[in-house]
Amino acid sequence: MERILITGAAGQIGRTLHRGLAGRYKLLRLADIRPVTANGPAEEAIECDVTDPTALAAAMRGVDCVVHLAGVPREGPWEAILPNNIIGTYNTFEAARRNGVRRVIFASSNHVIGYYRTTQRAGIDVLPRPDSRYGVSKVFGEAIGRLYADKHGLSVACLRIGSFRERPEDERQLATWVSPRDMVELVRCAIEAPEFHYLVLYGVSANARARWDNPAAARIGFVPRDNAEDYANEVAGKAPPAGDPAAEFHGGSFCALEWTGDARRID
Ligand code: 15L
Repeated sequence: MERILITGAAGQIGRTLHRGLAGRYKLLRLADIRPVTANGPAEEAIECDVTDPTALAAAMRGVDCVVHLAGVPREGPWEAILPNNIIGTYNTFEAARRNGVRRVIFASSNHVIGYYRTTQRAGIDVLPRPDSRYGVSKVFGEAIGRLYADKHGLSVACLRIGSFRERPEDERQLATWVSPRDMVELVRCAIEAPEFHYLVLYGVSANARARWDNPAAARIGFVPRDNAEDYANEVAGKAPPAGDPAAEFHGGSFCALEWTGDARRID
């Protein structure tokens, strides 16, 4: 994998990957609807809206691997999630297939399993339990990734990213945090791993309180190095009260948004 396209390159994770992967590949093509700056001859910056298949086709030309980050990175109205996260992700896989891209790395999210209780661990073998329209869009992305792997032979990795922050900001993130350097390492491993068909991985640091099982990490050689526990004193007490849906479920505050449910019915 020598020619890499990153969609959503101007976002928080995109900027971190840009810095962290600079100089590693023959080409790093940085695509976003916002301005991005390319540094040096091995980088290209292009304007690309993932809702526009023609722009995406141009972005894919000559590319071996796409890291698809573009989309709304949090809960939002359906009118924003549908075009940017669902149609945009469909467009990205379809443009990858048409242009002979071999691998797609999809930025999924822990919010695909948000309504599992924090008293249970979550692996990659549980049914989806999204906590938001955003989470539903990530379930869609994992499903279309599987379809394009099985039907069209693409190599696909779906990264269920936890809380990407410089440092953990609350007690939940002592379990869900992924540090910038572990995030870069995860994407580097997903790009460079020898042939694989379809993988789902959690994007999470080596947190002592982690509640997600990550069997595919070893498959691609991902060994996270940071541990949110080092910041436990800074965030002590920063947590919603017991009984609040934000405290009960893996997805945290996303589970409490627009909540009109009955927690007793969620096993
Ligand atoms: C995500 O998927 C979001 O992109 C981010 O805003 C965080 O809220 C994160 O999950 C999280 O679960 O903390």
